[in-house]
Amino acid sequence: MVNLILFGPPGSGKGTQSANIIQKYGLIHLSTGDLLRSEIGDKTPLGLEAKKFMDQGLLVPDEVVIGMISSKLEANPEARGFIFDGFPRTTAQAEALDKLLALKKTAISVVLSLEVPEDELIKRLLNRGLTSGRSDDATEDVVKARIVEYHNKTAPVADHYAKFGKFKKVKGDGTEEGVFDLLSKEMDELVG
Ligand code: B4P
Repeated sequence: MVNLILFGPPGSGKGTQSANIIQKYGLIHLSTGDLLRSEIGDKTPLGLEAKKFMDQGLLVPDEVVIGMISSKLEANPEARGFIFDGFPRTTAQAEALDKLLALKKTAISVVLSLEVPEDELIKRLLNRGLTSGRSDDATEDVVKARIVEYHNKTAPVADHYAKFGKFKKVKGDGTEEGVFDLLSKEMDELVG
């Protein structure tokens, strides 16, 4: 079983490259951003609560996203592997994920981290905001708040997996195809 975390700051291309990876390698895609946006679209109590945080560029509380991932893992007992996109985003989420996978007698295989300079991240997110309708892409203030959250709360997740020798950086500021080639090389090593 291959379990990949696609890691990186907001706008680094996690969602974009996850779509390419699932198509080629047949893993199940678990994106907490997509799951939260679907709850918001359905106006569920969870979605309405999450929206308050997302609109400000803040992370949604750990227990909410951990609960969502736990149900998705249970709902897919036959999976060949998972790609975690945008999760874990805090050390507490990483520890919870490790425990959930251990219950399934598996573990994270590798964390691939998309490295993109900050000015490029801001450019990409504001550009997406022109058409996405996403409130968290709409203004430079909110985009910058997301990057601050990333540095304060998400960056330490890298150390958590580096301790186990599972953290690898990938250059994320080329073309979409170029970045996918680099990720494919890493994936091919894993799947053999
Ligand atoms: P997410 O939905 O995870 O999204 P993201 O970080 O904005 O973007 P991603 O890295 O996937 O970038 P993408 O491919 O779309 O998070 C949204 C919010 O949800 C968070 O801020 C938080 O509030 C909440 N949330 C989610 N998970 C959470 C968790 N675990 N805990 C707490 N809160 C959580 O690419 C961005 C843009 O760049 C696109 O327009 C794309 O077309 C473009 N692009 C991609 N690759 C490119 C390339 N190579 N060159 C040029 N442009 C490129």
